[in-house]
Amino acid sequence: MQISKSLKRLIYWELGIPVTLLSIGIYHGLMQTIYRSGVIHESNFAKLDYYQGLTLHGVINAVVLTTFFAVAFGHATMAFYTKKEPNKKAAWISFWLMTIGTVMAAWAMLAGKASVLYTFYPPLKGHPLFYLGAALLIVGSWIPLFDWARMYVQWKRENKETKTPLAVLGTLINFIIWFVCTLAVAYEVLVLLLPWALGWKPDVNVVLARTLFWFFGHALVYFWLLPAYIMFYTILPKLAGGKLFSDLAGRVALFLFLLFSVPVGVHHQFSDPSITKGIKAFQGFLTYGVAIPSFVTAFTIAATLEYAGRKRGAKGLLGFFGKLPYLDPNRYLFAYLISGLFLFIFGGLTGLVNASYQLNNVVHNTAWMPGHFHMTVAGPVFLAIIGMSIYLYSKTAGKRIFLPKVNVIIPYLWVIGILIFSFGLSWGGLLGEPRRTNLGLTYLNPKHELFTPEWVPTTMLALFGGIIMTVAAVLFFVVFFGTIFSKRKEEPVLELPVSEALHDEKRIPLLDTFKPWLVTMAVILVIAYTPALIDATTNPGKGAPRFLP
Ligand code: HAS
Ligand code: CU
Repeated sequence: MQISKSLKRLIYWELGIPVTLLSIGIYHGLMQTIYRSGVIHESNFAKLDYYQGLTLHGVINAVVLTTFFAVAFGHATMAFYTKKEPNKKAAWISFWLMTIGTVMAAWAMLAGKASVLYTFYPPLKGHPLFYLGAALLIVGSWIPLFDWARMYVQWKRENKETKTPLAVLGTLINFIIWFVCTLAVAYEVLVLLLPWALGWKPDVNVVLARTLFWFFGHALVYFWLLPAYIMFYTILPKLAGGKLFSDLAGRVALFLFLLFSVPVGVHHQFSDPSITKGIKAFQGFLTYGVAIPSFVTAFTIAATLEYAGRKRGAKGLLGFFGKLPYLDPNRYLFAYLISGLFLFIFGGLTGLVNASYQLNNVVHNTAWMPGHFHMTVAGPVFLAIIGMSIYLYSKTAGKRIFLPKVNVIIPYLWVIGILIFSFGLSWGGLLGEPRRTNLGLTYLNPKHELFTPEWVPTTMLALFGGIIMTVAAVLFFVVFFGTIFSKRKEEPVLELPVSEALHDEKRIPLLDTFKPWLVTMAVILVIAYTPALIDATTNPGKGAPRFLP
């Protein structure tokens, strides 16, 4: 479909800014592996210290890139499926709030005044502009939801008996989860951290801050994931040459995410002594609940791929894997999406390990954790984001992909890099290698008394994987910016591949409405979080070791 110039420009900027910043994020990713492996013992290489680099890496890659992309992709899917354009004024206000917020936070981080990591746990204290910038980024990303809701209601009025398109449902659900979970972090930032950073309040309740952070922080990972899921359900089947095995499964999975994405944050706090064990058990249980929609997705997409492979002439039990268009430069998005799915098998399994209270005791705060989340957020999420960024850009600008054969190889190179990298980290984690630690200064410095030789092979593997990932990322930048700076060759259009469903399932009213789901979501949230917040408010130090002088 044709879209206005203003919407096109908005989408370009919302894709272009974070991808440009990504170069800083990727650079610091490589530096992490170098520091940790002990190849460099200095902690302030290039005038940036380890924690400053790690903060830039986490905030840019995991927060700025993902949020900008979710908004841009949301505008694209909502406009494409409802055939309506978002309100330009609201969309541009949202863009400017996000951009100004990002500039503020980036300044604080680059000036070395907010080396507090992407979780900004107190008592680490950042410059007030870091917190204010983060708040603006979030508030800016709220605005489109209200406008999309208007577009949806209008569309629904015109199409009463039509099922809400899966991509529209997914976008709305994702941003509802985002709105609800960010309320907690907005409170944390504006009421607890900012007054403390400005010196208006002498101290801060550390446990409450962490609890509010993880109320947000776990749902955040699904806010990253759902745009990728939307692509798996609505785009991948078509690219594979088949149909979506079950549209109903997709709807059920999305609504389950709405129910279970938020009330599980305490699984990041299994080791926090102030939170009592009952609520840890309950949220641990709900964590297994939130894995269900991913299992549903795994089976549905596997069946979808099987159908596509058989349609292309595959025989035998697993022959369909051999018949998929892995290296077709014209269907490069397939390569990005299938690579992400493959990594998510391992990302999901390691997540299930984390969710077990007993196993979590072994892996918490070890290198296992970045091993897990690079196979999730740097797996399906990152690959879907960069693949779709280049796709949306080239379509709406009417430009051809620069170096198409290189483009289709990038995701596989990334997979190889991540597998080696995450294997090193996971193995190291099981050997007690800590996360968030500049190992090169001590544990991996042969001259230091704490030198730990067991972590040499693990960190070397991570370094090797990190180098391959960096090569893949550099190739992506070449293809992305090469495409941007090439001449227009085609008619610019907003076009997304649309997958049909295999079975003609009827519209089920319960799966085509939000109200009952929102009420259930609120009830589960209140049950899961009231005791945790009471614990955090009333027992900030209960059970914690007291350090006496
Ligand atoms: Fe997680 C920590 C539990 C999913 C990200 N997680 C983190 C952190 C991050 C993160 C960033 O319970 C660190 C936070 C920090 O800085 O401290 N996580 C889970 C569980 C899941 C899970 C149960 N995590 C994610 C996703 C993330 C993400 C998704 C980002 C996008 N995670 C935890 C826990 C912790 C944690 C604890 C805290 C640990 C601690 O102690 O600090 C589940 O949602 C996973 C369910 C997924 C599956 C996999 C389904 C597989 C699919 C692929 C099928 C493939 C096909 C293709 C069909 C069950 C859908 C086949 C094709 C071929 C070619 C073979
Ligand atoms: Cu989590």
